[in-house]
Amino acid sequence: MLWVSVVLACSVLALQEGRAVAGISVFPICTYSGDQEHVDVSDGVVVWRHYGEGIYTGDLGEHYTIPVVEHLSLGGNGHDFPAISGSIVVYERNAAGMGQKDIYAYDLDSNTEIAVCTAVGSIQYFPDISGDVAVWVDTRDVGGIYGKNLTDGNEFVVYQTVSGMSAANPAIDGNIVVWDADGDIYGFDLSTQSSFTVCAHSGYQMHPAVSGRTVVWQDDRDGDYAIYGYDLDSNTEFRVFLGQDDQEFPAIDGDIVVWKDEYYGIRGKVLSTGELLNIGGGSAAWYPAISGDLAAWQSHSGNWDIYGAYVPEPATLGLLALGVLSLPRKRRRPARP
Ligand SMILES: [Ca+2]
Ligand SMILES: [Ca+2]
Repeated sequence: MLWVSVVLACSVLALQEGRAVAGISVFPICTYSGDQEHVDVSDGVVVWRHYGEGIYTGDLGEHYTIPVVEHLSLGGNGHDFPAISGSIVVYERNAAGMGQKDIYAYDLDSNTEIAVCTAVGSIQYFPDISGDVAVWVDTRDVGGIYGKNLTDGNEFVVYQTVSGMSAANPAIDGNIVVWDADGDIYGFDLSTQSSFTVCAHSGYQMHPAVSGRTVVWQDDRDGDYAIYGYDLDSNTEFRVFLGQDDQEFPAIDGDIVVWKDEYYGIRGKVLSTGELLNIGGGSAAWYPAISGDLAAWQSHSGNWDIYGAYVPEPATLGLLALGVLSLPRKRRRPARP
C-alpha cells in the first residue's frame, strides 16, 4: 500500500502546484468570416458582437459543442459589448452615430428589444447585467457608473466620478457592483446602498469581475500584470495567479477564475483547491468569459472568432488528475438543416 500512498501524495502535490489538467478540449463556437468578438456567456448561451452585423447568440444547451446561432440585431457597428444574464442580453447601441451610444437589452424569451437608457447628450457604454439589474458607464453630469432595475424601471447612480477620476469596466453579480477608477478597484452593495474600496494598492488595478462575494482583477504590483482577488466576507485579499508575462482580463463564476495569460493562452484556477486550468488557445486568445463549466473567448487567426471549452467540475478535476477518470466526449448537436 505504501507505493499507492506515495503516488497519491505526489499527485496531490502536483495539483497544488498547478499541474495541467488533462481532458480540457477547445472547440470553435463561431468561425464565420469577419470579426466575432466581445463574448459573454450565461447558462450555456454565448453572446458576441459580429463587426458590421450586430449581436449574435450561440445556444450550446447542455454541453453541446455546436451552438444554435441566432442574429439578434441588425445594428451594424453600433451594437457592441453584449453581456448576458439568463434570458436578458444588454449591449451598447449606437443608432444615432458615433458619440451617441445608448444601452439596450434584448429579451431572448419574448424576442423583444428594450431601451434601457437613451439619455440625450451623453454616452452610455460597457454594460453588464445580473438578473434584472443592468449597470454601465455613463457620461451624464460628472460621469460615473449608473444602473437600472429592468423589472421596476428604477434607474439609479452607483458611483459619481470625483474630480480628475474616471470610472470604467463595471461588473455586477447579485447585489455587488464593482468597477475600476484610475488604477484602483471600488464596489457598491445594492442591498445596503453602501460603497467600499476593494483595492487601492499603489500598483495599477483594473478590469474587475465579481461572483457572489469574490472580486478578482488584474494587478501590476508585482511588475507585470497578475490576477488578484478579494473575499468580501472575510475582508481578505489574495493572489490568484502570478506567472510569466501578463495575466489579464479575469472573469469569475463561483469557484472558477479564468483569464488571458500572455504566455499560455486562456488559463483558469479553481479557487477552493488551487488547481490550475490550462485551457488553451495560445497567444491569439483574448477576453475570456465563464458561466458554470463553459468558458468562451475570442481568438485571432486572420480575423476574430469565438472559441469555448468545458471546464470539468472540481470533483471531476481531482479524479482526472489522479488518472482515475477520463472525460466523456461532449455531445455534438446536429447541424441545422
Ligand atoms: Ca492602485
Ligand atoms: Ca471570424
